[in-house]
Amino acid sequence: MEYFPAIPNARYEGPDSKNPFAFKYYDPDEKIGEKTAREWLRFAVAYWHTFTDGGADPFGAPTLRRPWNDAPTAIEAAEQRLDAAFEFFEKLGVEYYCFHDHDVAPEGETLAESNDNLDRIAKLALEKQKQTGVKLLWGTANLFSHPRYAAGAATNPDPAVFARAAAQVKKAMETTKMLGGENYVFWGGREGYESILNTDMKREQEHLARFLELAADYAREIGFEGQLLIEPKPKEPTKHQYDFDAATVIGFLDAHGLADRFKLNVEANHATLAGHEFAHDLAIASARGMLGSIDANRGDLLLGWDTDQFPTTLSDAVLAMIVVLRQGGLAPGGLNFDAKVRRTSIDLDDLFHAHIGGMDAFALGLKVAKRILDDGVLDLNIRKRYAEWDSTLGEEIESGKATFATLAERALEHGEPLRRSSEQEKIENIFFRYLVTR
Ligand code: XUL
Ligand code: CO
Repeated sequence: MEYFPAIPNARYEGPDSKNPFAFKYYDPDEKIGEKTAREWLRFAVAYWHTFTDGGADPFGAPTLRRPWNDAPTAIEAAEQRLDAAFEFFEKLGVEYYCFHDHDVAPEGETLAESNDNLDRIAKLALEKQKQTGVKLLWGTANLFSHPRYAAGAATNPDPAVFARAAAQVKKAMETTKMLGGENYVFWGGREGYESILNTDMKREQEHLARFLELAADYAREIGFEGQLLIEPKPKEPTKHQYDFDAATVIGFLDAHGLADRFKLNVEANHATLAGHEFAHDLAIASARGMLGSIDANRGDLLLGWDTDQFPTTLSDAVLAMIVVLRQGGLAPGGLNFDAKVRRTSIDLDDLFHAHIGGMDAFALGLKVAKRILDDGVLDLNIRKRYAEWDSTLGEEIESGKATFATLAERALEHGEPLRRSSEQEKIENIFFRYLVTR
């Protein structure tokens, strides 16, 4: 059965096109520097939001009726969902998708039944991947929806839950490998706590580190060559999440000797919930060589939760792509739209509009970022601002020759340091001009 018969394949028609099903800025084959737009952007669709989710919220029932989810049994619905998903990927012209184990296959009565369900769907998914050429960017395990995980998975007070979570990740990782997944993601769904009164935080964090270490060991054992990624988030569902932001995760990995085994999957709306700009968390991860992949979306700055909207803010996309370009790309990571249509956007067409808008925003963001970097305007400002670090004094400090005693002598000789403008407004105006001129 065809789920989107009336919708044409999305194609690049250029900025003057009025066709809502066409890309205005995303031309996959356009060369941007040494790579094509497709190679820089590596777009992925998030299975959970686009195919599984029905739009329920804490106040209301699902609003999004998806024909593929109507079936006599959950496993039949999962099969239909897979058909719909691959039809969608092909029509959209996207190269990658991402999933949690239970988005693609329903959880059974027992672990063995859940594993069988996943095997059955994964086998079909592999066929679909071969037929269409669509690939798996990453897989992950849902360790937060089932009631057993209410108090966390790896950080649960009960080791039986830890073991169950390990079994689930083991299976999800094997499945990701079987499907040629290029990454595997760990988002600490409920790895956090609500009250310090009943929480042994030190022990919980040690358990989380042990879990990650075991997972990385298992990945090596089975020959999974994909990148292992941790996705930071500060809060929601728990009040305090251990993987608060990029800096916290990097510190945690360092503290537990795991920094060479994991990179980060940075999500825009998670960064803003942590009180950061999206680009801040990207830059923190990139500075350590640990920016592995991106969950592209946006929040609503008036709301304190993860609204997971499709990203359409050009300045954010440009700043993000500046970080990506500077580090030479994201591969084997990509840009996954961890985003959902609003629960009032009930038509199937809305799924296309949402993704086309997000893809266009990042494609234009890429082009603008490339022009800014090629013109060297940021580098020029930064070079000027840090120029004194190229002096003898700067060299002494950076090379480790200086001590507090020699620095105190230098400071006495030097007198009051000169004060220089950061020229922030000037550089913001230059940035603005790049946003509005094509
Ligand atoms: C939740 C979230 C997850 C992860 C994968 O906020 O972003 O969907 O991306 O578990
Ligand atoms: Co995410």
